Amino acid sequence: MSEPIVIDPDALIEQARAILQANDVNGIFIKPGTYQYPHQWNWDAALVALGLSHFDRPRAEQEIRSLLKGQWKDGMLPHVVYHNGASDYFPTPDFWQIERSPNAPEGVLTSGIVQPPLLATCVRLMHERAPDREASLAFVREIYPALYRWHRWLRTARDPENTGLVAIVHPWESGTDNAARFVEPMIRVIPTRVPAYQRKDFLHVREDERPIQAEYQRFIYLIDLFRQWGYDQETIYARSPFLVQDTLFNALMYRAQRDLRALAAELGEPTEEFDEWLATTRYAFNARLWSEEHGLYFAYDLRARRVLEENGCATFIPLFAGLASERQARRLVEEHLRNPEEYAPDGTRYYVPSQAKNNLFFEPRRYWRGPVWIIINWMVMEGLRRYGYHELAETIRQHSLELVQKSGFMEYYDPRDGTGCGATGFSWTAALTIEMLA
Ligand code: 2M8
Repeated sequence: MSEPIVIDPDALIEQARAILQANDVNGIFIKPGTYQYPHQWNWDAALVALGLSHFDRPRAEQEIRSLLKGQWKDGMLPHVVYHNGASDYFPTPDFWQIERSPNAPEGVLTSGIVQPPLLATCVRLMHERAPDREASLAFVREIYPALYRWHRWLRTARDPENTGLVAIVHPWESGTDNAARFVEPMIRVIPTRVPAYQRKDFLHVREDERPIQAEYQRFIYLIDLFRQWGYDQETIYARSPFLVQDTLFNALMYRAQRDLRALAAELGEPTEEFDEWLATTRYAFNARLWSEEHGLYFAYDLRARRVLEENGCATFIPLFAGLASERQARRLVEEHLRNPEEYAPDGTRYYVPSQAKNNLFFEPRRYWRGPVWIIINWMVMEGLRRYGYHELAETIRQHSLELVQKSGFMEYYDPRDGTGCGATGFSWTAALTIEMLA
């Protein structure tokens, strides 16, 4: 038996704050990692703001204002904002070529795809615990129109058929880039005529902890198509070879719409439109993505018109969103999360592997194919609390803090022994450590 790891909450909070401070680029944005990700990422920024809000509200609000500077004229909130121009991170702004779109923002460089809409959820969490409610409400009022436009863009550009579920057009949009549920749809993407490029993601991270080349090739191929189409969303929806209604993205969209509705109500803004969308989406999500046979939520491939039956951590995010019934929650928890062949410690030591351990594609150190990610642990933990599984939620919180205490603020961790993988000095790991301890 190895020694139990003793958590020192005060020391961890201090170290987490130091990581966020060290990653702060001129008070404008906080980069996700010390070396690997030198720009501002969409859902990273939301979590960073949440963590910062515990000790520096003005800086947290600044983080959000900076992210919103990247918003496109049609409301799209891009996945990366390059406030500081190019760096050794690829793709660089001149690869995205967003000037090909009439909707690109002026005076700021960004990517041309999106990421899961976590921002409204973080804003609501920050607002609800604000010591000065009035000042906080003023901030919410200031950014509400931008949040509303962002969500409206998702509801329209990414669900032109009004199914209630929004589509992603690139695995990067899921935030869980090489998750097993994208293997099948990515096989259907045939990368003909890939432009010349050089991968830079091994400069600071081991190659065997990053996506394989066959996937990376397709990541780049898809971006090249979108830029050729001038980022025209109608064309992208009609022609992108990758078009998926993702479990995690749609669960977070549902939660974010609920959170934005709550903010709208407080501001005295209309809420009927939200109610209608939420009812349609709740039904569509469960009708299309829940498998009664497996007791799991899956993703849906709109191109092949097929359910993607891969068991990965995205299946638990509907708990965070409140989309599951009590019975569905019980099946997810009892048949899967507590199952040692899938997620529970046994052979591995730590919750929650990002891929079920008995999934064909499980690799304990490769990116979204198996390692533990603190963002997922936090969402699963919050989801379990919502459904009354307090003990298991506490176990996952303990495991998360142990990983950080033992191996530092890493991007992800090997579920077998808790050693760190990926990027170092990772901001959302720090932000969520503060969130879990504060
Ligand atoms: C990872 O994604 C980027 C591409 O967006 C990359 O690998 O270069 C993902 O883990 C994503 O969810 C995250 O937001 C980003 C920055 O932390 O890194």
